[in-house]
Amino acid sequence: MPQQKFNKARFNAALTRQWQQLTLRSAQQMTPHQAWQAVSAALAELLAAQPAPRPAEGQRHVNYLSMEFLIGRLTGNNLLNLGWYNEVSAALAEQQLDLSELLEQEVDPALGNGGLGRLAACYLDSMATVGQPATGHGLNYQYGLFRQSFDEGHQKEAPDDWQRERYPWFRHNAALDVEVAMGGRIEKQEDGTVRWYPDFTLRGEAWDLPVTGYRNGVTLPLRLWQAVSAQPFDLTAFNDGHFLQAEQPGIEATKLTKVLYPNDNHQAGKRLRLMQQYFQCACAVADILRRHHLAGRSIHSLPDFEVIQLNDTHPTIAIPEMLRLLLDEHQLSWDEAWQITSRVFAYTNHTLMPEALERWDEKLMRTLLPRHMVIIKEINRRLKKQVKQRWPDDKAMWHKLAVVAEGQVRMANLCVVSGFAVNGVAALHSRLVVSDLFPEYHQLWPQKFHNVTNGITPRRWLKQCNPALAGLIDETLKTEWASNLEALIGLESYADDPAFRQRYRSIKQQNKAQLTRYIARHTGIIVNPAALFDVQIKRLHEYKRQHLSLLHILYCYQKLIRQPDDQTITPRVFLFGAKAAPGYYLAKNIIYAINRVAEVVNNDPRVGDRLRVVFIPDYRITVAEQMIPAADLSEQISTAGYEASGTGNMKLALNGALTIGTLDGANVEIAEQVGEENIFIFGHTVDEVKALRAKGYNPKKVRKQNPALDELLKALEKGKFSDGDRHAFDLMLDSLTKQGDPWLVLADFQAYIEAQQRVEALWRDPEGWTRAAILNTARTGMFSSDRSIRDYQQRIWQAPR
Ligand code: 26V
Repeated sequence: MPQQKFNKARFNAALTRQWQQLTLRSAQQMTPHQAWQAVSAALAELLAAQPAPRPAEGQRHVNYLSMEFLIGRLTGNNLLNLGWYNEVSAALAEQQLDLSELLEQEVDPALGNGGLGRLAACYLDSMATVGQPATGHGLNYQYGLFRQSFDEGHQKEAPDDWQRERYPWFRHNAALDVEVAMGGRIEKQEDGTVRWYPDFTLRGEAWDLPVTGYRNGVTLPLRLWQAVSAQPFDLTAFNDGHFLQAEQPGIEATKLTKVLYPNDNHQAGKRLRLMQQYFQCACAVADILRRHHLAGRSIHSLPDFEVIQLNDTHPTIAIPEMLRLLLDEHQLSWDEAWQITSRVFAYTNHTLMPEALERWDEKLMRTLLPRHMVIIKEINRRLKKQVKQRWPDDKAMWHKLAVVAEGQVRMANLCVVSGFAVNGVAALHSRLVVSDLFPEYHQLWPQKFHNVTNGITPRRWLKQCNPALAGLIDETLKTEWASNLEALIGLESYADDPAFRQRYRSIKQQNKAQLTRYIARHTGIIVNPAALFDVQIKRLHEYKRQHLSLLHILYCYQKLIRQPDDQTITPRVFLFGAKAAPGYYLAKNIIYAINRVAEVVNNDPRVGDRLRVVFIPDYRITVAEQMIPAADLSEQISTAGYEASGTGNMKLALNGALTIGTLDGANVEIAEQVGEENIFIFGHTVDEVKALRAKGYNPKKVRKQNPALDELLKALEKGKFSDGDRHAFDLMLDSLTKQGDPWLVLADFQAYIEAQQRVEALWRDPEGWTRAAILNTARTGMFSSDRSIRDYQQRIWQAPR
């Protein structure tokens, strides 16, 4: 499709209507925030005219179902994708409005927790860019992920009321309203059909955001469903572990889409959450079927035209919902309904962590969704027959494969059984999905299992966030790399060009200077922009091991105190960005420990400007966009086998940060791409982790045998970083010592320190370092989410033959 040209007259007319609606007399009377709203609303109006792409022959429409879409700011991104930035900037300048200034006013829609939500946003961007017809289906949470601040080092949460003022990109599509029912009972009719008499129904409204493709005239809808709300949300309960006090048995259904659950990798099993899941699925499935019927197609051809990609198990209830509609509304037989359903659904797994694998109490499910529970039982019954045929008298086998067992519904099993495809998100992870999570299912249906390595959109994560580097690449390659990221390989030969290296290095330096100013503004901490910027940005979780980093910081600090005149010590700025789930006290204790250590290190006069520790508060997409272009070192140090992929690792490498990391998730593939001399790999591998645990891992022994480590732990235990309080870090320290160090932090400590020494050795050679950084940019083209989407197209989304 041709890119729509910017129409200045139409834009100006739309903009004028905006400030007139505010009863102002000129554009200049708008506050900067109003100006952002007005410009965005005007652009949204122009964009409403852009058509969605039509599916090619044999191409299915993708329905990407996700409870989370972490889209970040839209206005600047849409301008970049449309290629209208300069023209809009000029049009605004004529009215004395400064585009870059008003873009800073934009709120950051935080409708997600972390990697899974951001991936969904990158994938929409890429589907639009490669022209894949698609709709994103999510929830329009009135409150996004909590805002984080620190109070004497402790994380504090506050509600993120991001829609307090009108969000200008939304378009309410009133024609798409859906009724959603819940609760009640079911009755079998005389004719054999089943009728559901629900307790209550509510209305779902479709709020659409436009997702623009990169300069191709395509716009896709991100459809965020909202439960129409009557009652306001109780914000007084918004604190620590009681963050979601709204969750009481009698809660009104209309509070449903008030707030995003702030857990990441931990299922709490709450009723309101199940209601959210069902609400989203019911809206999405109704919408998909409505579109199918509107096109005048038979229900039997649904799998030829539609595919539903489940972003983890959170939207799994879409499966029994589809079956329910086919059985009860369309009156199909079970076999017909199953034929259709099982060719429509595909499932992506994003974690192997047992506590994140969703299971719902059968009783709860029956109370809320009586009809769906019966359908799930029927799936289970038929599966059992199949399993018994293949493995007669093997009770253990059935126990593993069951969808309903021990009073619980296992959502991942439901997905594997009812879908036609299952994929992991990095090569290693996909292997583990087969070997550790679903080996029995793999025996039954090997053809269902796939890998699609994650990716990131190069538009937001290079062109937009790092304009200086993007400019250098433009000038050097003279080709459109932003929609063909593999073209970056052309930079390889420049790694040995001293002039190019100089320019590349000076761009990194500029970005670091900019981040230095941001840090000063937001934390008051002054950092040395010439120091090595060591960056760890991701959700706070034990398996991600921010506390391993903390031990290294202490190691550096001790060394500096002991050898104050050692000029070879590498000046470092340790930068963290991370939110902890409000009820995850151990994670919060790690944040607290980092902040207390920071306080001591940053204020020790012996340190000078050689070490700084900065925990940047309220990490979110907009902050990531500042930090990533300024990073020298990317910390990807999870316990091997637990980080399904990681995507921050890709963003950082693309922007020329070198990775220090374990052989986990996509780090493995990053290492293959950039070459082992351009990455710092350390630590136990997946097999070594398993072997160590099998033989009985004893962290106390590790500690005893490593005096340096012992000393660091002692310093923490004795209150040296907490004003003598010996219990300040109990949660973290007990886990490392008394509770057996489940994430092998101590086991990897020595290898990590040694890897950090290799980092410092290369850092002392700026030419060598820059060379490696350039090679990281040049060789990470495969991590474009455009490539991931093409993989999905080829491996999973092709219409059934
Ligand atoms: C899980 C759960 C569990 C139930 C309660 C609510 C909730 C909310 C979010 C999640 C998501 C956890 C899974 C996740 O975010 N995985 C991350 O997915 C990224 C994209 O594939 C991947 O790069 C990360 O390695 C992986 O941790």
